[in-house]
Parts: sequence; structure tokens; C-alpha cells
Amino acid sequence: MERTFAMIKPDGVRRTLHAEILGRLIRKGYRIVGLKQMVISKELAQNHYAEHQERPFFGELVSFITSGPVLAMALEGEGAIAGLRQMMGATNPKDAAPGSIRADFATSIGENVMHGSANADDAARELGLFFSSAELLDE
Ligand code: FUP
Repeated sequence: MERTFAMIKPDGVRRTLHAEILGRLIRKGYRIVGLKQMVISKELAQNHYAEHQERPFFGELVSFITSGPVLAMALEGEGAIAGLRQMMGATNPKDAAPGSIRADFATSIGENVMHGSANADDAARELGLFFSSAELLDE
């Protein structure tokens, strides 16, 4: 069993895509072990996206992700890290596989509806940034 961090970004929350996206994740078989709608602080955003801090889009990325509430999730399931990435599709919605969340709901690379941890190290780091262990269901 793996755990991964997922998040509906402010564009997806503003568009009330909660049920659509949670429905897909639950039907896939993932267990929602943590869930909260929250506004990300600038500090948390900079930490979460630290790997991009030298990139030209970093300022816009931080300002977008803090622009309104996100829905933060901890998901559990077999192969959940890679499986979620497959369900999300490529970062740029124009390259995302047909039927993926980004292909179906997003048009812009900056506002691409959803985040999912890229690998096991990121999953552990991001789950720790967003959730305390008391907020997560037991295994
Ligand atoms: P992903 O793991 O698919 O979310 O993609 P990245 O970690 O590469 O990028 C994180 C976020 O930075 C993306 F969701 C959107 C933003 N981004 C841009 O705005 N422009 C880019 O060229 C690349 C990423």
C-alpha cells in the first residue's frame, strides 16, 4: 500500500470540481485517508514548490496556489503514487492523455486543476507538509 498527496488547486475548487475528481479517485479504488479545504500560506507554497524556486514561473505559481482555497488530500492504495499521476495526465493539459483529469478539465499549464506527488520522496515530504499524523486515518 502506498500513500500519496493530492490537491485540487484553486481553479478546480472555484469551479466546484470536488465531486467529479473525488468520485474518480474513489471509483478507482483509492481510500481518502485525509481531506481538508484550506488556504495555503505563502510560506507553505514556497516550501511545497521549492524545487521550482529558480524557475521564471515561480512567482506566478505561488501567487496562483495561494489565490483561494485548495482541497488537500491524502490517498492510499496499491500503486497510488504512479496511478494518481496517470489519472491526472501531463502537466500541460494539451499533452495530457484523453480521459485524464487535466485533459478533461483544464486548458492552461498554470491552472491545471490538480496536483499529485511525483514520486515516493515527494509524497512523504508533501504529506508531512500538509497533514499531521492525527489528521490521517490509520492504516
Ligand atoms: P506536475 O508535477 O505535473 O504538477 O508539474 P511540475 O512539478 O513540473 O510543475 C508544477 C506546477 O508548476 C504545474 F502544475 C504548473 C506550474 N508550471 C508552470 O506554470 N509552467 C511550466 O512551464 C511548468 C510548470
